[in-house]
Amino acid sequence: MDHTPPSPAQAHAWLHTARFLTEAPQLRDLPVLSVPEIAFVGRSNAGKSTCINTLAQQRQLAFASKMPGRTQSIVLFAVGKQGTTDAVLADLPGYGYAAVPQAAKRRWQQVMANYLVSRPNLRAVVLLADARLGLTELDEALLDVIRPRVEQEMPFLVLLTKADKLSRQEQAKALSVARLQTRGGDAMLFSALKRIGVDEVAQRLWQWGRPAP
Ligand SMILES: Nc1nc2c(ncn2[C@@H]2O[C@H](COP(=O)(O)OP(=O)(O)OP(=O)(O)O)[C@@H](O)[C@H]2O)c(=O)[nH]1
Ligand SMILES: [Mg+2]
Repeated sequence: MDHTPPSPAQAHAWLHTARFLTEAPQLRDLPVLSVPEIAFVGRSNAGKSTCINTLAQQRQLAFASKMPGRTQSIVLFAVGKQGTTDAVLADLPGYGYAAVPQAAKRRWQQVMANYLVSRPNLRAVVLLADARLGLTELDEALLDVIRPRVEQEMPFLVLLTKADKLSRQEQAKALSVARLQTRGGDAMLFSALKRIGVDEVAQRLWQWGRPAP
């Protein structure tokens, strides 16, 4: 792994190479990969797919939608120049969508927990939460699931999305609350619309995912 921060332009050029790799309903259906995988998780409608599209500078790479529950399986995108795969981004279905039947919810929580606990090449987790809602009980449950891996130094970043919907003051408050909730963990504001935090997140992904030259 290369620890020197790239320029935002370098990071964006790298992420722009993102292309669909595969999709799978369950952990066991995912291909075994050795490259670093960066997972995007969070409540339904938090903005995961939009975040991936923004980072890749591609409008329709991941399906983003006003209808919660749009992403229904684990979708992998390969990143790397000249057709090589340096890293993989994983778009996970959101949790917490009220209209999903109980059984489906439980099934999905299981798939998600399995993925987060046992995906061997999982390198980092980006947890997205609507800045207006902050981290909810479900997000805290997810933090508990990944805590053992975070304690073993797995990078983990909280993005407070749709920050464009908050005033400066509300943004600052949301950020300090999220930092407390993640026990001093890494949290930042993000907006696809106003491009808040986009450069920083791109640089972070590059550092996690790009192999040392
Ligand atoms: N204002 C604003 N809206 C956003 C932003 N990011 C996403 N949205 C909107 O939020 C809604 C949900 O976005 P998605 O990216 O589909 O959310 P998701 O987390 O992938 O949702 P699921 O696939 O259901 O889990 C869409 O209507 C987006 O346009 C943002 O930065 N600002
Ligand atoms: Mg989605």
